[in-house]
Amino acid sequence: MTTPLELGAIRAAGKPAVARALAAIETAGGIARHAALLDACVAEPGGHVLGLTGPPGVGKSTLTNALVRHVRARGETLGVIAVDPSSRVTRGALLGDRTRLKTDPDDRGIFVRSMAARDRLGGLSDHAVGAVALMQAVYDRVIVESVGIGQSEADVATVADTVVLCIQPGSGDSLQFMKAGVMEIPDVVVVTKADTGAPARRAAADVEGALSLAVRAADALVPPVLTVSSTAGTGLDALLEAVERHRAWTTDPVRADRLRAARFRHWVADAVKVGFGTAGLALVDLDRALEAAAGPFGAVAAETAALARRLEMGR
Ligand SMILES: Nc1nc2c(ncn2[C@@H]2O[C@H](COP(=O)(O)OP(=O)(O)O)[C@@H](O)[C@H]2O)c(=O)[nH]1
Ligand SMILES: [Mg+2]
Repeated sequence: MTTPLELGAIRAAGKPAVARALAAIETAGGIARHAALLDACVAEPGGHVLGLTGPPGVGKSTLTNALVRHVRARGETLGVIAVDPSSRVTRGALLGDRTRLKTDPDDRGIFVRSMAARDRLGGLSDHAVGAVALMQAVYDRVIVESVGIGQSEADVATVADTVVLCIQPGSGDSLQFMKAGVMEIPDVVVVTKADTGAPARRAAADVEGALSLAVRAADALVPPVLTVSSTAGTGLDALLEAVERHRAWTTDPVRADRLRAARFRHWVADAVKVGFGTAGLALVDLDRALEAAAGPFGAVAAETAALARRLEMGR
């Protein structure tokens, strides 16, 4: 049976077709081969992509579980992607071991995928970026769980509409994040494990302090700081409300177009840089590349093929 790599067919066939399409994207060269599908996926604004990030053990998977139940109870469909950027070293040990997502296999409205980002989640050459593009075209919401401190926060921001940074009570994380420049990235900050009481409240106050020092664009929203307990189920409604408020801000028509254009440009630039370095990037006219192609994935495929030919000829 041939894989239906046409968006309408994938939407109609649901889970098995999504799984086949993701497998096709994940093969070597799969992103370039399926650029037309992926460009069709991002041609229209799709489902909302929530990026959940923070250090291992902070409670991202448990929170994802709680959010999945909440969102499904409201009748919205959901795709979940757990990306482990360090899995080359840990062989994926961080994923799933502790908190496997418990979902109903018969529920057509939820799709869960674990992925290893080989080096980092960044650039359209990365399978995770393609997977997010596909899932947001099929489901009402996508949650991307990404482990790590530093680069992974910045990476998840390139695919997520709203980035939620998770902070562990009593960890001194906020200070570390501030030093790493991470405090400029989140749209919402969540202190997890609110059921621990005083340490969670203290961490929230620390984060407020750190955020007041972060540098932000003039029109940027100051991220709200919330406390949640995924195990006790407290703070989840407030979190989803904060996410909705941020979503409303990003989907303001003028802002939405600007954000999308910037994201596409960043994707193309990043993919070219990953493949050909800054010297390669200097040879590419990003605006022209995006204009000439059906979308960012096609632009990457065309530009990387052109650069490869140039390198061949230069030999
Ligand atoms: N007390 C408490 N523990 C939690 C909560 N959420 C997660 N945990 C625990 O924190 C540990 C790490 O959680 P996990 O979701 O795997 O963290 P991740 O590595 O960020 O995905 C597990 O032992 C969880 O049971 C919470 O709301 N309250
Ligand atoms: Mg986890």
